[in-house]
Amino acid sequence: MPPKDAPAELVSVENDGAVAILTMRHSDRLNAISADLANAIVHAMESSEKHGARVLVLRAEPGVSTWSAGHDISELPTDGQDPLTWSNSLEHLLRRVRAIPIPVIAAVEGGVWGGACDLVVSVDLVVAVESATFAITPVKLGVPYNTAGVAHFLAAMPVHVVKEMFYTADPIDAKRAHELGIVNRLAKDPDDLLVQSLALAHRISTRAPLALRAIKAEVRALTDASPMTSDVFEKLTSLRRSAWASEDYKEGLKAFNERRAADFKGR
Ligand code: YXS
Repeated sequence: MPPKDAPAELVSVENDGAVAILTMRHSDRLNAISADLANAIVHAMESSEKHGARVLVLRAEPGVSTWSAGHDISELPTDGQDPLTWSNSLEHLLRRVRAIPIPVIAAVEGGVWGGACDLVVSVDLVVAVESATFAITPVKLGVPYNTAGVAHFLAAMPVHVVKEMFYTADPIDAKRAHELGIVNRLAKDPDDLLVQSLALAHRISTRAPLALRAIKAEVRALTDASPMTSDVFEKLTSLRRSAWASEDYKEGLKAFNERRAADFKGR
């Protein structure tokens, strides 16, 4: 992978009427979501909204084999800290995608991995090329996914599919994701992907923005609302801490860097 000197522009913005098209342009690093890329996406979204965009389309460069490789693994902590804290840049991006008062459409082709899959289930609508795939992979690295992130998946798909995806870390394809309601529209190829994404975006952009803003906020409030007692929260935190402080977590990162399957011992 090329050196980490961030290219001039990590995310480009093109305006098409009331629709802003945000393109992740870090494909030489498989759009691995580094803090720089996460912050660039947030900045592009928020400035587009401030300048009057009514709908955002988030995509990778056409023709990529990987839409995003997920959290930049080289930025995961190795000092015994929680890898997915509230202040984590990818977590901040997910909160901003869910909070921004205009719809965000993910236009997906290629593979979507790890935290990028959480990004896709966190946007408002998904258009995907039939050959796209989606995988949530913390158990491949020994990462104890965060509770808010698991809640995002539970809000987007049946619980047995959430368990299958998290427990196996295997990708599901866009056709199955469409049958499950995770993907709203299927596209034939990258050209059709943009055509369909823009058609959906422009249709929505003609609707009443204030009503739409209220409805987006209502959906978020109702899907996020999962009451949890404090002792349950503390139990989950201790389970997560025992995973992120484990030898397995170190082994997961080491195995990835050594290009081999991890040998997890459960400690
Ligand atoms: O060897 P070089 O230097 O060229 O670098 C390789 C990979 O190390 C690098 N790379 C990444 N670097 C940082 N973060 C990543 N997520 C990442 N993924 C890949 O990119 C260079 C090319 O990778 P290579 O040779 O494997 O490319 P490929 O085309 O054969 O395969 C593409 C992938 C995406 C299928 C493969 O790279 C892969 O499986 N990557 C890991 C996907 C993944 O598990 N992502 C989850 C990241 S952790 C995360 O999102 C959350 C914390 S969690 O774990 O909770 O989900």
